[in-house]
Amino acid sequence: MLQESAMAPIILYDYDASPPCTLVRIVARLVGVELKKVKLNDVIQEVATTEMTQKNPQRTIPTLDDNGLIIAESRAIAMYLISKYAKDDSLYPSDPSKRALVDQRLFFDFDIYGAIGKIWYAVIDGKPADQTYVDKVNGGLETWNRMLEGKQWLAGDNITLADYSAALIVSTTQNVPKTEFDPYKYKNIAEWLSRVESSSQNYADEMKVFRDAVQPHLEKIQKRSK
Ligand SMILES: N[C@@H](CCC(=O)N[C@@H](CS)C(=O)NCC(=O)O)C(=O)O
Repeated sequence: MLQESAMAPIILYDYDASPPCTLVRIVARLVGVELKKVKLNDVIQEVATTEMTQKNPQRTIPTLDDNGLIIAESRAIAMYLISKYAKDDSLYPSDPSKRALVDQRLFFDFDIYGAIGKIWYAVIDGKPADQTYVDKVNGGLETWNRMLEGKQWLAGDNITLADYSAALIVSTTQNVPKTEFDPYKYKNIAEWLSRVESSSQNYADEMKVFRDAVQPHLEKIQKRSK
């Protein structure tokens, strides 16, 4: 017990307008972990300080510090929080066959988010969106729509981390400036997004935090790059 009382709070280096940080905040709430959030103001500068670089050489947020265990990469953080703190394994199954399906979906959305990031950074730098990445994101939306054919959830019979992660990425496509991605034109995606959104107030609340923050964030960056 002595050990437990010596535990420090779990720290999340966080930014409201960041999709990967939003995933971590959602999952922490889903598993009932209270986070001490350290909110960054200027992400690019602050991830590159000596102190932050020592913690996370990738220089990205989210970065989690659980009593000296430092984890980067939102999906890895989410897997850790569920594996360590969730009361059951429904969000991230321990059965290898079930887990493999969740993992596959997570690797898929990681890849598509990479393309979204490329478009996002080009546009805020005042450059046009590269058509290759635009095609990749549209192809991703078509793939998710096929994955969901006849299914309620992306991996297995219940909602999992795969759904929360992908729903967040799919929703984010609507916030990419100067592009016109429309996930709602795909029937399976539209129905699934509303299922995910209504599955948990935690998801809906953190998505609202993200949506409220993203527009001011873009305006701030665009003003600065003029
Ligand atoms: N794959 C990473 C992506 C993390 C990422 O790119 N985070 C952005 C904020 S949304 C960041 O830290 N950017 C800092 C930079 O570009 O220097 C994850 O899922 O955690």
